[in-house]
Amino acid sequence: MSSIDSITNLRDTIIKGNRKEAPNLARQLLDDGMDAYSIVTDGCSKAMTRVGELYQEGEYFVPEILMSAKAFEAVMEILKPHLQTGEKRTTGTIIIGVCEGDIHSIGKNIVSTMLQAAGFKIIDLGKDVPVNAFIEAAKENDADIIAISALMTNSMLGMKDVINAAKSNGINAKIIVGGGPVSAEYAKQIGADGFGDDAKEAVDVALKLMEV
Ligand code: B12
Repeated sequence: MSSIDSITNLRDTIIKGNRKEAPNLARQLLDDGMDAYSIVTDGCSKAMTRVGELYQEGEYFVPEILMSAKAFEAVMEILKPHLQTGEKRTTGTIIIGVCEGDIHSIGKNIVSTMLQAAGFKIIDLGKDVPVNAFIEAAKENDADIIAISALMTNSMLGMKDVINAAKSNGINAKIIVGGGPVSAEYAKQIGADGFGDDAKEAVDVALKLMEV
């Protein structure tokens, strides 16, 4: 099977929510020499984006989404150690989390893994994170960057609260934002230092902010 067929196969398996088979296919792709980063971007991310479309089209409901999410997570467990190998550069400390009231964590987890693979020290606060928790963690860890994810139009309003609280607490960390409804325009409007449309852009923007 060519690597294009294999990655398509992995995508389909995640979309179908087959959590037993998906990690085997990921392992096979690694054995065939595909790099873990490409498996995440071409396999996992695209599969979950398709799952999102199926949900919007009314084909999938919450149970199907959760099965795909489980298959996706099982694949990430296989890939994680391979994303973290290679030359390790300590580029800075990043606090990452999903806005309060929002439990969508798949995209945040991909971003978190990719930032870690790029050499950042990651403090992952998880999902449904109150404003204060971002601020406290940034203070305690002398963070360079706070990365905030949101998947809902109402929860993304909380990003501005984190930015305001960071300012009033004298926190110098740069703030980057992303997630489904978040745009570059919105990021600018709320005074964020950076925005990324996907995990690759998240890494690019974080590395760029560390240069300044
Ligand atoms: C999976 C999913 C769920 C799962 C979440 C499982 C989990 N563990 O995360 C479950 C089933 C639990 C769920 C629940 C709900 N969901 Co939902 N869900 C989705 C779905 C289908 C896919 C999201 C996803 O994982 N995408 C794949 C990942 C890879 O993409 P991503 O998150 O966008 O992340 C990428 C980029 O955005 C970027 N990125 C992400 N974060 C960050 C951060 C930074 C700093 C940067 C730089 C970049 C970045 O990089 C990521 C990787 O490339 C979307 C539909 C969609 N098309 O998005 C709806 C969706 C987000 N859900 C929605 C809703 C309404 C809900 C519920 C309220 C449903 C309900 N009635 O109960 C609840 C929410 C409960 C809550 N309080 O949060 C709506 C939101 C509508 C809105 N505009 O507000 C959507 C858009 C569906 C819809 N069209 O109605 N959901």
